[in-house]
Amino acid sequence: MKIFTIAILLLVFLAGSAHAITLGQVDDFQTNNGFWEKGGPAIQPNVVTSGGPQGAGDRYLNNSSDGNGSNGRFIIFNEMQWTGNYTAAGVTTIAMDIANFGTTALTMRVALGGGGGRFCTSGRTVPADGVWRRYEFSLTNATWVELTNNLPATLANVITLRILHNPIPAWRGEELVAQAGFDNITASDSAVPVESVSFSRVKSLFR
Ligand SMILES: [Ca+2]
Repeated sequence: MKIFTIAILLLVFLAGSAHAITLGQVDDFQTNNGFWEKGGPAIQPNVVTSGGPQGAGDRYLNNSSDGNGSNGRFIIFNEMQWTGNYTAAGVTTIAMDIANFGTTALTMRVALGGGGGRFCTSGRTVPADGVWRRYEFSLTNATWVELTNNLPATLANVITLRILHNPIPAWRGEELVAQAGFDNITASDSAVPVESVSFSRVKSLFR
């Protein structure tokens, strides 16, 4: 009975830790889709097996939207390993590589929803040239967009993390025809360099 109880407690601990945000965690899509999704009947984001920032064999997450209906808005979200207490983890910035494979420039943002309402970062313009670039999104000055306006409360209990295109700060993506790739989505402290990526880039210089 005692062993059973310990086993249950261990399972609960592992389940909790598996979903909690951790400083430095990276979604590189080499083994799975990182639980990124669009929900409902939309066409889900898919892993492309080559052509990420490091070229051949570098997998990335591809997302598209068609401008209307269930797949109209350009957005993906995560309710697994990107949930939790960002403040306790020391995560103040989300960094990622993005390549815009569409024909329209995108204004990409990160949005986060939780106990204190929904917030959206400032936007970064991603030109429609198919080139991988690194973008950083500061969470600490995110703009309030919906529900309760308490950013510290949301940062202490993030339930949903979103990556979306919208010319204005918003919880939903804008409807448009678009396609873009995402890779190396990283939980960062803006004061700390994104080591996995800089290391990869240094490595690539010597290939
Ligand atoms: Ca990758």
